[in-house]
Amino acid sequence: MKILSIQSAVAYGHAGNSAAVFPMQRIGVEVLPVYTVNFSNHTGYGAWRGPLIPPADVAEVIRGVEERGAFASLDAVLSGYQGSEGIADVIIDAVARVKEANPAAVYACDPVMGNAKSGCFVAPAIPDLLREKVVPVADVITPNQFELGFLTGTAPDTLESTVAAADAARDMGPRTVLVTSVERPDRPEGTIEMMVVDDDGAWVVQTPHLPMKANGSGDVTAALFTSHYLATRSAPDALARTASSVFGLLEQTLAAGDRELQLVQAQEHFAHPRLEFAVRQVR
Ligand code: PXL
Repeated sequence: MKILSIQSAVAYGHAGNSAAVFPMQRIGVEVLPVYTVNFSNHTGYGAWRGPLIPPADVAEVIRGVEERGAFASLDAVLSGYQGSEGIADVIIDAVARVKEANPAAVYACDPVMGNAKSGCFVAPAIPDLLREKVVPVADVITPNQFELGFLTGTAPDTLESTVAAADAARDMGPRTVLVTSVERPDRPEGTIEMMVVDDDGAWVVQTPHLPMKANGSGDVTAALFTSHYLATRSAPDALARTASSVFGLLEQTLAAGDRELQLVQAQEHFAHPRLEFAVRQVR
């Protein structure tokens, strides 16, 4: 399995490719990381240093990868947080050229905008860009419940309305929608859910909701789900593995009392997820 992953680099801690690459490698994926920013740390600290990489430079790196003849053997392109507006066109162009070289290649887009607690934390133009231009050319998207609401102009909260919103997103183009941070009002206290909807059905997995904020956990989630989904072509199987790995990572991070994901320390959770959470089919 080979994935071209277009995301941030941070030196300190884990976000973007600096969160996504290692878990994919640990489960056997050959990753081709392309960087969109070169920051000291993720923006969750409120202060950081280092440049946004100009879109033309990102495009150059991708062009060079293409010139190595690598596109025909790519299984997927994965993108996440977009630090600046110009990156969207570079991603869209890369996806088109990869698909030309390998029509079976998949584009997995994590439409990062923000979350229910913090609101929108990307540049003001990004959400519309994602909805109008990027999501329509994606095969797999991995929004959280808040982002799914923005993409579809709805306010999903129950399981039913979240499935309906995922279907509305599927009508925009993607065949597969993973919804993270599903917080329905009638959930058992102290729980949180993830849902996946594809052509074969809809499935939910429930985990304990740990009292923490962990930048980069969405990037790990999107990377693992994409990898497992491509490997197995089974949404419930990929969901079970992803939920277990991410919960294990978060639990270990909470226990360590560190602000940053314990990505390396928790690697066994990627390689051998405990699969302790049952996946329930809801459609
Ligand atoms: O987790 C998404 C992400 C990616 N890249 C950078 C970030 C964040 C979130 O904080 O700061 C630079």
